[in-house]
Amino acid sequence: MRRNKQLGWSDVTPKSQWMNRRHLMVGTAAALIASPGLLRAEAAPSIYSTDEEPNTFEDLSTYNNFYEFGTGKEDPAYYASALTTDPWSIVIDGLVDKPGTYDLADVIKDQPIEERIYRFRCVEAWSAVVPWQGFELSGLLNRVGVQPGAKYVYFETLVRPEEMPGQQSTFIEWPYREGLRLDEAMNPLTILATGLYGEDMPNQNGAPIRLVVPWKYGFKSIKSIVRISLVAEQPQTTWNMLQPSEYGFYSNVNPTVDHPRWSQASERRIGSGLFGGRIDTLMFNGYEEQVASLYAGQDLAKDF
Ligand SMILES: Nc1nc2c(c(=O)[nH]1)N[C@H]1C(S)=C(S)[C@@H](COP(=O)(O)O)O[C@H]1N2
Ligand SMILES: [Mo]
Repeated sequence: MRRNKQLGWSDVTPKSQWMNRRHLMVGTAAALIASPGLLRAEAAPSIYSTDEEPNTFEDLSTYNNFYEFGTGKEDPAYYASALTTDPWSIVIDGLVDKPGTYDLADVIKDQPIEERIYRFRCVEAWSAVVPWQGFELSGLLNRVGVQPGAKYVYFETLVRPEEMPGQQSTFIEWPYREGLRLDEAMNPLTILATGLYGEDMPNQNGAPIRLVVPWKYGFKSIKSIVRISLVAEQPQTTWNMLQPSEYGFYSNVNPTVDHPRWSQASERRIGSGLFGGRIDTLMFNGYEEQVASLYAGQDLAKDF
């Protein structure tokens, strides 16, 4: 069910990006200039957006990892429509001033939702460019009041096997869980996303609300969140629990530290077709300037 239309693609896309996008050049330039969308467009482009060409909505909503719906890339698009996302509440607990069970509307209340066009890099060496709508996680954490002892943020996804057929398999110990160090969680690049391409988040992409941490491998960006806990110790996370030698807690995109079974030096952009070729993977997925200082003094081959 669609709650409401999110901040639209055309609402926040700067003119230069519009003019560069071949797939939007369907009308004449004059028609674009005359459209009200373009006038609003000049109001609020995000300084955090890449100017790379986003993948299509079709690419982004039909090639997914969401193991609660199966392990195949097409399983989420096929099965996730059965997921009930309204009503939705999130438990926020642990070392916070205002713990509680918050209705989704209350979680997003007063948070400035904006469009962020982010690079996205899966640990399986494919990548995408995604126009998310979302707000900074720090805004929510500040609102609930992080207590001094909190050092990490822990997240859980919904467990509802009746609607999530992949949860009948037990190779993952449900719930899917993830975590960030508090400074990572507070970084302005870290968002809770509620939409894609100006529409409410498709279920297969993590409706109604999911994390997006663009400098880390995709599995850190946990979907369909029902719990956020502020904790003192580094939390257990799904992929680290499954195979700690392959998936570290940090999981920062790093082309110089290979996965034990494959290289991380390059990636395939989804939707680029058979002849798209591979592109070089960038340190911290291209967000080095914004996040490298978080890891000053850490050995990233050890803290992978
Ligand atoms: N709950 C949950 N979150 C998840 C996953 C999952 O299986 N379950 N897969 C992760 C992985 S491996 C990736 S690459 C991204 C994929 O996000 P996308 O489908 O929006 O591209 O979601 C991440 N979040
Ligand atoms: Mo992934």
